[in-house]
Amino acid sequence: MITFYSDTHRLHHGSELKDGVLMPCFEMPSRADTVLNRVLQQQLGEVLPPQQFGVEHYAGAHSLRYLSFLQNAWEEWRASGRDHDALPLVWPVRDLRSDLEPEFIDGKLGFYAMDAGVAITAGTWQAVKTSADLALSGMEAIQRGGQHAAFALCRPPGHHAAHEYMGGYCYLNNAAIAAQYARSHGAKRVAVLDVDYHHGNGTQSIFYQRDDVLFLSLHGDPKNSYPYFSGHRDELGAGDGFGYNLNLPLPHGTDWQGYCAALQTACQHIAGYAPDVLVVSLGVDTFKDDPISSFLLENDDYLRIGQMLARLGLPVLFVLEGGYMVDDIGVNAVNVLQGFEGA
Ligand code: OKP
Ligand code: ZN
Repeated sequence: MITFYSDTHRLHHGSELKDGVLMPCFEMPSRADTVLNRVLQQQLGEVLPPQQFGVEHYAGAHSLRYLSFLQNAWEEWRASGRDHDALPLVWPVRDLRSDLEPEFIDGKLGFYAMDAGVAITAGTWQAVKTSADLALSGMEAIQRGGQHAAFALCRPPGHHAAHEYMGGYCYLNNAAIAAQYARSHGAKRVAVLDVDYHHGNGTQSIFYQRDDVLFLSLHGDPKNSYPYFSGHRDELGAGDGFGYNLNLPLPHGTDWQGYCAALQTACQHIAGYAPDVLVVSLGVDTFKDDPISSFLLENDDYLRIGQMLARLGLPVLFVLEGGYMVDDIGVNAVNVLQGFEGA
């Protein structure tokens, strides 16, 4: 399988608040290094740099004013006299005004964020742009290059980012951007299957009203897992999109037995939808030793995930999302890809 990768991810290494103290984010550069090393060690296939895409290619998933916010936020923050990571700390919840974009950067940060897990640093825009370009390059290789499958080794991840907000280490929704690119380049129907531990609220939100992109997600039940405010079973889509959104929340402690049954259900829905291409939001924070999640999958279970996906017989773009047990994310992510390839 072909892999798209760039070193540019290194430009983004933010901090988050942990137990009241600013600490390096769990979402750190060594994650991508571990995955790339495993790709090379297992000789998965060619590793290619991304093509560069224009900002208009991200506009299928995000608003133009959000994209310019992301591009300019660091400079505006610097201009206000600060040079540590920019973090949002105020949000327009419920009856506060969310129809007016504030002018000052501190207001904009909250206006365009769902939480404080999204530091803006000097290299953030470059890194998130390149991450999206990796997903676009992967989809391009499938649609025009005739590849049956591709792996976009994305960092930062994307699935919490919605039309106009960032959150949970995510800025641009790489999977959604690739799905929309597929729609604009000949695919009639696209399915996005999100197997990250956390609900892909951003991807769900972007396609919630649409029947041309089916979204399915297996995740920790939002009753007790981040992102808390999205991912319940009764979120089925709206308008034309009603019936084209499937959430399969699972309890803490879910192991392969419970996971496999839910994945089977998701695969049946995908088969019934008969998409032209499948995008897999590939998070491996479902691993038993993941420091921020609570499922119990083991290394070999990821081979089985890949095997089950292969049985769909569809072209697949794998887009890396989360996974924070750095020692194991290379093995686990590449196990999915090798299981898919029948290795
Ligand atoms: C991202 B992905 C607030 C940050 C909360 C939530 C975890 C995000 C997971 N300080 N962190 O889905 O793996
Ligand atoms: Zn996650």
